[in-house]
Amino acid sequence: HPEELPALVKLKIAAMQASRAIPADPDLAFCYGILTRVSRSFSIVIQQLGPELRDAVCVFYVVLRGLDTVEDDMSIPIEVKVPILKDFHKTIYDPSWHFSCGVKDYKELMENFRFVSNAFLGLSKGYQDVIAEMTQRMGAGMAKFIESEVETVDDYDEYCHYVAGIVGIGLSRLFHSSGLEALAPDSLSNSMGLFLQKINIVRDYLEDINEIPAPRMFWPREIWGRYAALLEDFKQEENSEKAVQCLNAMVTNGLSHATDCLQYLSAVNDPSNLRFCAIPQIMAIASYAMCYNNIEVFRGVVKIRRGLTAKVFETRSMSDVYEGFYKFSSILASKIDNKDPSAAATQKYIDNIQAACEPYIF
Ligand code: RWZ
Repeated sequence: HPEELPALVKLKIAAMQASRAIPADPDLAFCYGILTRVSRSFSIVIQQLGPELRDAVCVFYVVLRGLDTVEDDMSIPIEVKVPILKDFHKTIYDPSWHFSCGVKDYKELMENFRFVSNAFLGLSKGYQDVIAEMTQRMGAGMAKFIESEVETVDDYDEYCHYVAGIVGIGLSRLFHSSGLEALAPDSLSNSMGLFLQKINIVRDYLEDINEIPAPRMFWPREIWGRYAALLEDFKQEENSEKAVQCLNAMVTNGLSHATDCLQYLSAVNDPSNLRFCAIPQIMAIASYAMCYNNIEVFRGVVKIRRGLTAKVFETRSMSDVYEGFYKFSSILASKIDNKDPSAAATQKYIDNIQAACEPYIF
């Protein structure tokens, strides 16, 4: 009987529920449990969101993780996979729907998808509509790229729009729907997704090329074809120079979105929404700086030190964002080799980032 509890105990319970306690609702508890197991960093930034957005963003994440698990499972025949991807926006309304695929935590997610559907059905109509529309657009885009390869830089931007730009657009719609934020322009929301997605694609070269039974590659031929006949050639030590030149061209392409990200972040109003948006972007620019000109991308995993991650998670304000972007862009700039074919383009993007930050630091 809650009315019998002392006032201090009630306050304590309210505080626990407001922070990061496991939700009482078993459907949401499942979603938060999956979120925590598949992405520690997203779990932290989602859980610090305000109560009006936290559950919707968590469910959005887990729904898209389901779509991603279907897309990623290379043992599903194309003729089975394509309709699942295209219909996913309808099946999320049906708690009796499930499809076993993926491995480990992802398999657990897919086999228990009824919890995700029930949590989705518990959200307000406004949030449901946004999540369903974004799931439809992402599923259709993924289906399109199941059969066609990423050849040109335009294909690369289009693929990244489907799997990440749409996440940015959907999050901006959820923010707006919550009443906490103005609606951001789609092109800036798209850039927020592309800036994150592109460094993941660059960093995952080795993991993706070693994929069994068949590698799935997202580096566009229009870029790598200038440095090698086959994308696999970059694994060999004798091709190190060309590999690093190609890597620098890929990093430079990703950096083109950074000033849009700063512009997007500067318009975010709510402090916890800013932390949610900014922390992944600062982690991304730190990764761009770490991967740039770094042959280790072709040898193993390039990881950010734990101490650095802890510092990025202390981001609170827009001045912390400018400081982070300035710092990591300076680290990247210090690694530019003027003999690199992309050097001038890389330097130009760095100059633009620093010009955007300069009025707010020192
Ligand atoms: C709703 C916060 C699982 C994220 C998207 C949804 C499905 C995976 C492609 C994430 C940062 C890496 C996570 C670029 C968005 N496609 N990659 C929220 C989700 C980058 C996040 C991950 C994408 C995504």
